[in-house]
Amino acid sequence: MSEKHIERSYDPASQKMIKKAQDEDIKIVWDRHDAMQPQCGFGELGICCKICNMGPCRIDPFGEGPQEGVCGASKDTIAARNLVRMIASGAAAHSDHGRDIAHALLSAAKGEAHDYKLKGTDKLKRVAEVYGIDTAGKSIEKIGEELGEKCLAEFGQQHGELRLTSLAPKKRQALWRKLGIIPRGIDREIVEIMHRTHMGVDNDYKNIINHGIRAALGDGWGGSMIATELSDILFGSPEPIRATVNLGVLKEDQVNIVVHGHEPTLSDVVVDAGKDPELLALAKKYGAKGINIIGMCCTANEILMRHGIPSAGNFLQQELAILTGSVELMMVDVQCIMPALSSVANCFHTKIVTTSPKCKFPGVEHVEFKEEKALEIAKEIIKKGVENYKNRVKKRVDIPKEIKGLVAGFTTENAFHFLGGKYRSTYRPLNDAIISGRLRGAAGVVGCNNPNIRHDWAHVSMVKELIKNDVLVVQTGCSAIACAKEGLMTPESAYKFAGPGLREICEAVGIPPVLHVGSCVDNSRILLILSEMVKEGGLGEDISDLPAAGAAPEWMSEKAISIGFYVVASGVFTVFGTPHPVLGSENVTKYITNELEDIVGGKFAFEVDPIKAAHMMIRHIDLKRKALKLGPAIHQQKVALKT
Ligand code: BF8
Repeated sequence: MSEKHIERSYDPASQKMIKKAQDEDIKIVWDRHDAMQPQCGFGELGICCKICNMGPCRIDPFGEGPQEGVCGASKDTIAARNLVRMIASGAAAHSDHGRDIAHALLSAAKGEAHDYKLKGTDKLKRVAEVYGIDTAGKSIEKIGEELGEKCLAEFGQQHGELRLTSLAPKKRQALWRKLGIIPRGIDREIVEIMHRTHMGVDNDYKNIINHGIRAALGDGWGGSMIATELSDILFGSPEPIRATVNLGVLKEDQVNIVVHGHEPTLSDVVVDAGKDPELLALAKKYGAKGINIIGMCCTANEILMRHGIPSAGNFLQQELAILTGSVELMMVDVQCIMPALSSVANCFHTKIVTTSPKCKFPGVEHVEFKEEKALEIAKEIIKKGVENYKNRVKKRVDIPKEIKGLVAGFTTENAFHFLGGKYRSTYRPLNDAIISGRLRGAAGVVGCNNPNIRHDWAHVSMVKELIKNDVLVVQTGCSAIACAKEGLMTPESAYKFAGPGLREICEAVGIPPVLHVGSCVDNSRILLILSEMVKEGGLGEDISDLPAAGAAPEWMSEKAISIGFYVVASGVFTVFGTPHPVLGSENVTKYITNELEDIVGGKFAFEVDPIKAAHMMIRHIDLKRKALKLGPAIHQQKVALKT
């Protein structure tokens, strides 16, 4: 019997559904990935150019054929242009999300979007202050309106600096200024990538990449940070909350509605709509015991951390949820939604409903979401799901039993309050734990799934290796869901998986060794956590001084490239699993994996083996400890450091 389902995923629930797809001959992502082999080597190496109509051109990687495009572009120019166009797309996706949240905040503050209230009033005042808004004597709505306008203006801003960059350590800001890479406006830097990479403009690979960094910083410290901060204002700042994860959250006797995508404007209101008495009565009429709202991918993270709504899984599980035969309706907004969903749904009774004018599928029902009528539209969509319950084919329902508990909802503001006693509201205890060596350091492990790596395996293996070595881990996105499914996000898991120093801390304060800090735009929370650590003192003057590292072991999307660049440009050594598509240019590869460190204090490494990658991160952390004149971690275990 083929063991493909086991090779394809580390997660037993997913394995079962992959097996079901095989048995029923339903083609899913791994089959399409197999069918695509061998994938285009020129594309993988980044040396294919289709920017103008004299091409497409490709550089011979063996040096025997053409070494420049028809226009004369070198492999360095071609690889750099392709790479920064990925940054442009990723930064655009995150930032457009931020823009939509800013727009929703503005509409709510003006009383046009009645179904939203400004729930995070403390944060509203704090962020307003950063934007220089005088809050004295003003109503919450008035402050919200002014903040919404100021944030929206930053997208089209033509000069100056994005305000949220002022939250970075002073030394970092000065470095960015010196290098001329502080983003002026969010859209402006993205547009400039498209201009510079147009045929016949910038062909100095370093100059191209340096501008890519500027646009990426406009994502991390601009668009994404706006998305996070304004979501906290609109929907409330998360607090630690217990919830459940994996396909076992689907219910056999209830109407299952899956919310998939990214923007909480839709998912947050769906949570309320799912409690509507009329809809619940309708569900009962059709023989269901209730309405089960669950999340998928990053929108799952948004409602998980604010409402404890269960998550059905991460990116590679979107088709698998439908394969359970138990999903009445999957509503999607934007990003990471596979076009294949409609064909997989056609094999079952599942209805797909698109909601964003930016994301439609041919032949799929579209119910346009508008903030002004949010609750009404959410109810209309849920009703479609409830009415579809009667079409469920009971004998095709097959829900894996796997389900795990987790604690989600950590933020920059609350994450380390738990660390201690009289210093409850400061980062002092975290810094002290690192200085004393109880903690070796900290790591952010984030990003997607990708069928080119066994599903979840790299995330789980890397994170286990890090916490075993007393490295505290913070996570977002699909990586967070992977580790939650492995049970790494409960306080109890520290006993089983954490090294002695980290375990002591988890025991003392009751936190998990792996902290879930949200969705992918919430990587901005990690930037602020790092900045707070610097400001707290004792660990250097800049983010690049911290014993910290980052990783995206199963990355897939262009957003991951943008994230990687803003994290590296903030001073963090970051390991990607599979390489960026640049290896066809030795110069570009050397620039981003080596030379950048001397310029911005951070650089990339590519390592597909998650244990080796974890060791690279630990070695980096140890080097930073040494540079800070800190002793080795108290319980330091010997790590075979392979590169
Ligand atoms: O933004 S981790 S697969 S769902 S891109 Fe997508 Fe990657 Fe998941 Fe969230 Ni982020």
